[in-house]
Amino acid sequence: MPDNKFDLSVNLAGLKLENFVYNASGVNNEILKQLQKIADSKAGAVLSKSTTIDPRTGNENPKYIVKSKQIPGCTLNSMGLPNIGFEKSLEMFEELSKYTHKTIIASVSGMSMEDNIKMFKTLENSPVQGIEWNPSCPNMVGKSILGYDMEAMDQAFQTLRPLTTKTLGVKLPPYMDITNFDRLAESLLKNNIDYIVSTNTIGNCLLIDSNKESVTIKPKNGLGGLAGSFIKPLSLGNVWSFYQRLKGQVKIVGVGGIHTGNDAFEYLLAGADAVQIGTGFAQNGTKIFEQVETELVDILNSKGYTSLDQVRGNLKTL
Ligand code: RRO
Repeated sequence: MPDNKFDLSVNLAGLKLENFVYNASGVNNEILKQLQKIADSKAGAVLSKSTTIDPRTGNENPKYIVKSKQIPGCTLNSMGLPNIGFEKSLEMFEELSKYTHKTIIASVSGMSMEDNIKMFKTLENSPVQGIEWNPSCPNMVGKSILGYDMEAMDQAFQTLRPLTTKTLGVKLPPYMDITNFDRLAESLLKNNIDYIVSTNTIGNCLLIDSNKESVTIKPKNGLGGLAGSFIKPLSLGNVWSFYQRLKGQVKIVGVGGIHTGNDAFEYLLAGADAVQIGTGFAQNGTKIFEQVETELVDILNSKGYTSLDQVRGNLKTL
């Protein structure tokens, strides 16, 4: 905790987060050692890399630009869902639950609905407290992003929600059409989804090295998911749009371009119940969680607030 003792804990639809800030899936969270490091930090919970049934090595290297020369504060990735596979993930969650009292959340991204069903059912008897279902990876060669198909999302919610008693979140891609917010919000409310995570990376972006006259990553002829500072306005817009439609009944975790306490404060104003850090974590390691929390507490104290609830969603309009 920052020394000035502001209570940053959050109850995210039953998930106890020790802090408002925790890690985004996909960054330094593929193996037990990395998850233990997150548990040892000031992160509010521990979230895993998305798991598939079978282990995957992912796309060809180079596939991750952690510190972009072209656009500082951003990353570009086409990892292609590398992960240790579901069996090993289950063992890892068991080990992790012996190591930490922090809330453990499993990110799940089945290659098919059948795979998702299998993993959801099996996770019932695991020590994870939450599932973050990820239908928004932009980097699967030849596959579209399910999160943009509103009908398929509704059907998936109908299938998956009854399978788990765990707190269920869904990681969403960034939307740019207002009707997506309307339709998805209706579906989330109807299907009792507990929370959303908004947003995943912006798919199919291109970073060019003009000296070399070359793309910067190998998969998909250079196309990958953009994250970090440049996506903050888009992710904030998604959080704010969903906040106005979900009315607190479906909680919101904001993610995208959080490097400072002020960034986190903006997400709080836009209605975020909690936030995740991906790019900032990739670029700075676990110390980013404490740094952002300390800065956020300083802002809240200086403005005279005594709880997160006094700020959440209270963004003024003109
Ligand atoms: O592994 C990835 O390529 C990846 C995933 Br699963 C995701 O959800 N978002 C992303 O930017 N990369």
